[in-house]
Amino acid sequence: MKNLHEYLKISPAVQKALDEGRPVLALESTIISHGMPYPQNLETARLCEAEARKHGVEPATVAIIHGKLCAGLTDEELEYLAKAGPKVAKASRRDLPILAARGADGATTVAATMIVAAMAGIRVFATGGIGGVHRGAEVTMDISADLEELARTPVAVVCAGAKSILDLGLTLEYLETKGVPVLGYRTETLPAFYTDESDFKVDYRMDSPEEIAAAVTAQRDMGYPGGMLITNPIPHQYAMPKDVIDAAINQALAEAKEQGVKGKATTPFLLARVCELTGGESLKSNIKLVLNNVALGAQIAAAMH
Ligand code: PSU
Ligand code: MN
Repeated sequence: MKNLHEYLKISPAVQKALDEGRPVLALESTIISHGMPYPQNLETARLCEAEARKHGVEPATVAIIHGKLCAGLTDEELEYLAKAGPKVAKASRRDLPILAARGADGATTVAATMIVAAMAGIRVFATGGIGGVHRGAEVTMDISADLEELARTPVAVVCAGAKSILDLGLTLEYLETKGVPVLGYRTETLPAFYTDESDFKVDYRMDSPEEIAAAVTAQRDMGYPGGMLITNPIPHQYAMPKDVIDAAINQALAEAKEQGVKGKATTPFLLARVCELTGGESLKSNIKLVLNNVALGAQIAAAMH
């Protein structure tokens, strides 16, 4: 039998940080390959790594390269994923063993990134948005594996809330059932990704990275399975006007339905259409909110040390 370390590849820089007890922040790669177009995806991936380092935190971008579950990528690997885009497999929990056995490549979703982060001993992860319960899920049963992962894997995920391509109310209900704490950074209101508010409340408001780190540490020390969702509103000056983004999302959802878009293609389809329909404005907001999440994630990771 092979042991875990024959599948897991931790980069020298990440391994060194872990060995020295310095903070590490996980980053995902589906956002690079499927979440943003080239070249903005590559620029953003590099800026995210630089932002983490600015806070004294080692970034560990996660992906599957030649069948290895990688925590920490080289710049060549980032560039490869950014240029390949949707040609690379979008890899969630179910895909990891197949890609590993085949020696194939994959860009990891929030769920798969959490799995690899946990294997590597990384507790904090920053991204843009998570998957959730899709609108119409009462018929389609389209509920992202990200939610199930938050229920079972001990990694804290910093995101900008859930976008209204999802059913925000049902997403919160699902997280409540699964026992996942939903925190709001300096807000009582669940942020909605492109906008800094929604009609929904978070479970707990927290006003400092230290307060969040204390909650993540308590969850870790208790040792029972499960992660935490930290929602961080997009800075107001970068938020989209609600009517503009709502119109684009509604049109993208109608087109997805018309064209019979299903399964793992749904989220990338909606993100790309919303970007086109807003003339690239949604992409600018997306980049700003991701960097804002990396900054908070890095401060939380640093405060845990
Ligand atoms: N939301 C975004 N950008 C993204 C994603 C979600 O704003 O790139 C990606 C993340 O990798 C997330 C995945 O884990 O989509 C969810 O896909 P699905 O809905 O198929 O579970
Ligand atoms: Mn889905």
